[in-house]
Formats: sequence, structure tokens, C-alpha cells
Amino acid sequence: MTDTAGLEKQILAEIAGAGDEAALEAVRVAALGRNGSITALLKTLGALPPEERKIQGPLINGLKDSLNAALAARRDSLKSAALEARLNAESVDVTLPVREAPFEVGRVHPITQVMDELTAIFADMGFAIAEGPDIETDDYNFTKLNFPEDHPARDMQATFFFNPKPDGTRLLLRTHTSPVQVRTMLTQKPPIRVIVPGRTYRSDWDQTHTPMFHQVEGLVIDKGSHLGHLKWILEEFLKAFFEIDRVGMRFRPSFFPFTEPSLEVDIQCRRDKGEIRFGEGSDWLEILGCGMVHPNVLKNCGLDPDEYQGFAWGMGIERIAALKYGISDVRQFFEADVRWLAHYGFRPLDFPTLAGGLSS
Ligand code: 2NM
Repeated sequence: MTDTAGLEKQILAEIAGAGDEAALEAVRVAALGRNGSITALLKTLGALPPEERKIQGPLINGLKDSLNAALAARRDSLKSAALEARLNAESVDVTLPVREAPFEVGRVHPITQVMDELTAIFADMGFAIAEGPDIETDDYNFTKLNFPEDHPARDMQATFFFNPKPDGTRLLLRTHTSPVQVRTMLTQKPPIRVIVPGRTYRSDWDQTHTPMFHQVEGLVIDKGSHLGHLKWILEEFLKAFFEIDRVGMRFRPSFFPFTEPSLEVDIQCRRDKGEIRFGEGSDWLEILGCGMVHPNVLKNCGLDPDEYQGFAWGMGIERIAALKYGISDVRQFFEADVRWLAHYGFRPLDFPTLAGGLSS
């Protein structure tokens, strides 16, 4: 005689003790699986005498039903416990700060920022942006710009030359962006109003020089252009760029082969405690070079100097970026240090505009 009551008690205890669904399934298989203890009992029914079967049949089948019910109930409670545990583990703490999107983490390099600022300022004054190749001919970089054959700037020390070609001519890395002005004059009819931002190359390396640096040059060609126009444009530019209401300017005579007269421009500033402020103070800082385009340059570029006059200017972007944003050594611009960029860089969606603020 089988002790069905004892067996039921034992299996119910196993069901109650199953800690997860896998353990519960093992209990079910041990009792009700093909080789399970209850299945084995059911198999004995056929061999029993009819009287005995009438008693044992309902007993064992009842046991099977009650075990199935207990298994289902335990499975339900294990399932909801597992769900509860998962929800607890996966919960989101809404009080944590939001992680920044990739475009919030990236930063615009100060050189790019300043080029965008220059573009916004000069575009507002009606200038177009012109660009040209970094690799130039001797002719466009020097000869058409009125550099004599023996000018020191053509010297091997300052200019990066390529090996000469069989015909004796040699290409070079442009030492200024002026060859782009040459290309503009050769291909466009005046009036011309362009600014030319871009990379330039000279063999120099110290606290104020890097072998690759950026320049922005400007060119205006029209009938009756004169130094008064140039002075107004530079004054408006300097006020807008340094975000000040007035700027003191000083023009000193200078020399460039491509302009006559040539001038250097200083701006008024105050230096104290390593800081520099513009539009006030009694110090002067050299900021750019400029002049009236030399008649030889106009002629070399197919323009009649009796019909057209022009003026041009040029400045280093690293230098004006360093002055505006308090960067002490221009070599830092090219160290590709992401921590430096996180500090000195600009948020990518804050485009510089005159209306919305250049650098705010
Ligand atoms: C400067 C200073 C003065 C200049 C002149 C020309 C051109 F092509 F029209 F002759 N382009 N840039 C120029 C004049 C550049 O940089 C300090």
C-alpha cells in the first residue's frame, strides 16, 4: 500500500521550497514526468484488482490534480517575484543628470570658431569667401605679387619648396593666401570684395610660429577705392571681432612687395596681470598689415591701374584667436589635446552670428 498522503506532503514541501522556475520544473519532472514518482503510481493502477482500482484511481488522480494546481500556483508566484526583482534591478533613477548627446560633447576648435566669426562679420559687409589650393606655383605665390627674383621670402629657409620639375619650375606650399587673390583678379571682373581664410606654410617653429598656420586676407578692387574705405572696413571688423564699441587704431608705414603704400595697424589696448583689454589703455599691439594693391600686381593680374584701384590686408588667425580667447602659446592650437579642446573649444550648435552674438 502506497502512502499517498505522505508522498503528497513531501512533494508539496518540495514545491514550496523551489527557489526559482528551473528548480520547480525539476520537482515537476521528478513527480509527474515520464519517470516520475506519481506517473509510476498511475502505471500500477492497471494491474490492481477492480475493487482496489476504484479506491486507488481517484486517490492517485486526485493527488496528480492537486500537485498540478500547487505547481501552477508556485510558478505564478515565482514569475511575479522574478518580474519584481527585474523591475527593481532595471529601474531608472530620474534624479540622475541626463547624459550629454554626442553633439553636446564635441567641441569646435578655436581656429574654426574664429574663421566662422570672420566669415559672419565680412559676409555682413557684402564680402564673398574665396579659397584656393595649398600647393601653389612660384608665379602665383611670388612673381605676380611683385616679389623680386632675389627677395628673401623666396629663400629656402622660409618657404617649403617641392623638388624642381624637369623644366626647372618648382611648386611650393603657399606662404600666404595672396595667390588666391591673384586667382580671383585673373578670373573675376571688378568690383571684387573677397576675404580669403586658409592654411599657409612657413619653415618656422617657436612660441609665436608654427610651420602651418592660418591667415585671413581681404581684397577690394573697384573704381575709386582708397585708404579711407580700407580704414572704415578694418575699424568695423575690429569692433565686431573683439566685441567692443570703439577701437583705437594707429597706422604705421611699412613695406610689402605687393602694396604701395604699405601700412601696419596697431590697436589700442591695456595690459594688466597677464590680461589684455582692447578699446582702452595706453598700450599698442600690432594686429595686421595692409595697403593699396601695387600697380604692378594689378597689371600682372590683367587689371588696368588707371581704371581700377584696390586695397588689401592680411592677418594671422592663430594670433587674433589667441588674443581674443586668452591662449598664451600658439603651439597649443596643434597639440590635439582633447582636454585643452574641452576648455577652449566652442559648442557646435552655437553658430557665430552678428545678431545672436559672435562668441556667446
Ligand atoms: C598683407 C598685407 C598687405 C595682400 C595683398 C594682396 C594682393 F593680392 F592683392 F596683392 N593680397 N594680400 C596683403 C597686403 C596682405 O598681409 C599681411
